Amino acid sequence: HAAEAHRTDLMTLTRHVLNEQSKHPESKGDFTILLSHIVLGCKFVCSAVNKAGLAKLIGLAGDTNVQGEEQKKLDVLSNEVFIKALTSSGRTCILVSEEDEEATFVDPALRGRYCVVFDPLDGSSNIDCGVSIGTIFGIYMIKDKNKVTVEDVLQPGKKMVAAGTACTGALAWVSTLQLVLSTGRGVNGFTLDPSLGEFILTHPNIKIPKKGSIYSVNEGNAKNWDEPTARYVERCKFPQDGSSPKSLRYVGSMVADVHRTLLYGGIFLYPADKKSPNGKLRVLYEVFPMSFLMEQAGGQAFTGKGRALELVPTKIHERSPIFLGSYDDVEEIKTLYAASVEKE
Ligand code: P6P
Repeated sequence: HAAEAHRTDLMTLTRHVLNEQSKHPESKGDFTILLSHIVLGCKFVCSAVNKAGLAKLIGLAGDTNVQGEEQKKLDVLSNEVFIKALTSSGRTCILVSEEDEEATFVDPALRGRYCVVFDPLDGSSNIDCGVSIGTIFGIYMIKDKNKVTVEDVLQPGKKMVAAGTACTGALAWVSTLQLVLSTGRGVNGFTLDPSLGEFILTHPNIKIPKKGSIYSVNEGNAKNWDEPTARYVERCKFPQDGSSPKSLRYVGSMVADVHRTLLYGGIFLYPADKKSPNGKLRVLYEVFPMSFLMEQAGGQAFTGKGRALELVPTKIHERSPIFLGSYDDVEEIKTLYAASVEKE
């Protein structure tokens, strides 16, 4: 009966979030409405990528579509869908997108209490080879609805009320979309059932293994790494404690590399290097949401100087080095950075 009940008692994302919200009597369902608009954007990205991919593969896509319109780049199109969906939700106030130089201040007549920072289509350079891509988002509450400023989205990551990622991929034979979400009470994974158009809870209460056997970094940057990172990666390959070397897995799409790290354990690194002293990844809509998820799943996220979620950004497109994943693996690189500070 349990299996039967499970099959017919569908825990959809909406129902799951409503259950969560019911623990907060003061909430008026605004968050649930906001999330449903974010989910719409994620589904659009997945469907647009699949369509464009197919069109390109069978030679339909040119630089103009059937209406003769200029074929928009997928990331521009995805961004427009997200901005319009979030604005029309009536629950947002400020939007920061990887695609827009400036923050979007929603028309006062349509404003709500939430600020959403997002990368609508992360890893888009990988689309043509079919590698997983996806959306990353974080959600803040505005501090004072009568005084809305860019400061509302320059809060440390620990002030986020929720964060999530949607990642396309193939579950065995099915090309699907997985959404990982935390509202501050653990992490849950949902898989899109295309026949229903609904995200169904498939990975309840995700906890990252305390230690992993995978490290994930772009080794091509090795000549530019600082000493603690170089020493850590060396230890992954030539362990001094007699343990087996870690395996290297690097997709080059953050949503995919972090999704694997969350489920299998291990560590993902995008360090600073001589070329990019602040690393490559963006604080607001890459580092913070992934760090939020990692901590909620029992892992850690470190910038090379301190806890990633303590960082206070000064610009909306600021970058930061990031080391995130299994608690013990991140602890090891924190020790190496601490030792290098003492030596200085
Ligand atoms: P590199 C994709 O372009 C991205 O922003 C992240 O998704 C990914 O983790 C990183 O850049 C890959 O960067 O320098 O290793 O190609």
